[in-house]
Amino acid sequence: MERLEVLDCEGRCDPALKPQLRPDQIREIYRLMVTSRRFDEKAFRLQRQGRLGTYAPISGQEASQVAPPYCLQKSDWMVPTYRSAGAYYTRGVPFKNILIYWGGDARGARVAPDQRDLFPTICIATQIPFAVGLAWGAKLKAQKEKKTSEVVLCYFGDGATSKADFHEGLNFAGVFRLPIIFVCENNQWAISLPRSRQTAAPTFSQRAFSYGMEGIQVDGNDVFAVHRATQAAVERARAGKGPTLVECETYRLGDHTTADDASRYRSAEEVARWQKLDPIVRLKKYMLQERLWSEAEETKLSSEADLVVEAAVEEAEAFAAPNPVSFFDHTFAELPWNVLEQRKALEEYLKEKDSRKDTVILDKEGRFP
Ligand SMILES: Cc1ncc(C[n+]2csc(CCOP(=O)(O)OP(=O)(O)O)c2C)c(N)n1
Ligand SMILES: [Mg+2]
Repeated sequence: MERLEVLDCEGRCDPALKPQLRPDQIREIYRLMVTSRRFDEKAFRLQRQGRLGTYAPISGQEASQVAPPYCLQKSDWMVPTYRSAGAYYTRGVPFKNILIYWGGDARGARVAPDQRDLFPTICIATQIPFAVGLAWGAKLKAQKEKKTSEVVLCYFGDGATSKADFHEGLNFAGVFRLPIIFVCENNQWAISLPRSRQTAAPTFSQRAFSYGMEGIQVDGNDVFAVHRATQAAVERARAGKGPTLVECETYRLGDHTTADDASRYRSAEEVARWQKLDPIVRLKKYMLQERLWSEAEETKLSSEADLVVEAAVEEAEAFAAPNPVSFFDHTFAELPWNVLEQRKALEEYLKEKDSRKDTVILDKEGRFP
């Protein structure tokens, strides 16, 4: 199975594989990675302070979060998971939205009408068939209009590959030669389940062959390798040459979510080993060696990242709280009678509560007091 590495841990680049990126593009990728990490750290602290419901950290995965969407055009589609803050940010979705969403308000997932990014999906792998449907639509539309196709970038984790949606989606995409790039962020863990429990195969990428598509494994902490593989896959998809599975071998440095404690199932030595492969440190070393970057620029970027993140927190916290009744809005097209009763009860309770001006909504047993 082909494995691609371009940049080593000392920031040295294989000259034959040097990226086709301009210096300003490399700096932009670095800015996106650093700002995403800063946001990640802030979001975690906000949850600990009781200012955010929960959050799924991306620290350690910035290369596979930033490089794939960086290869897209605005008219292309991105189908993320719940661990996608850096990917969303690269697509231009403000951090404010991400905070509102994780604050428990679905309006945060509503992006601008011309923004072709789907909601975060909490149900593992269910986004894969949706992404394949989008790609099928894009292909039919391109054929009808005799145009080059839009492409779809579909993310999922190592754990998602054990689900039927993965098989159904990739099989369909292979058969119909759809313009889609599957990016598997293999971060070694599916909550507490290690990668070794997901497949007996040595790589996830080799599954591509059984679906009749291109497959490649890349060092997922090497932003140039991720970029090179995804760029080639995007070009193939756009040229009508079908789908690609890109496995990014990376690592989740933090907990699964703020509701997890990763130290209960993995060793400090393992985390330390991966910390040495930090994708941000590696790119910075390269940029310093190539004289694309200086410590003065680093200091400037650091304060800019803080400003971006703090502004997002301020905006998200100033956003009006959702009406609790909206809780019932998005699951059923028509509410069943028993759920309708619950909705009515909540509406009545809220009306009464408003006149009493108290704040408790549910008691300890989960009933309206
Ligand atoms: C259908 C479904 N089953 C189980 C879960 C519980 N669950 C949440 S995250 C997760 C692990 C997913 O691991 P992976 O696909 O590797 O993604 P990662 O969290 O590592 O990014 C599981 C099993 C879920 N959300 N949806
Ligand atoms: Mg995983």
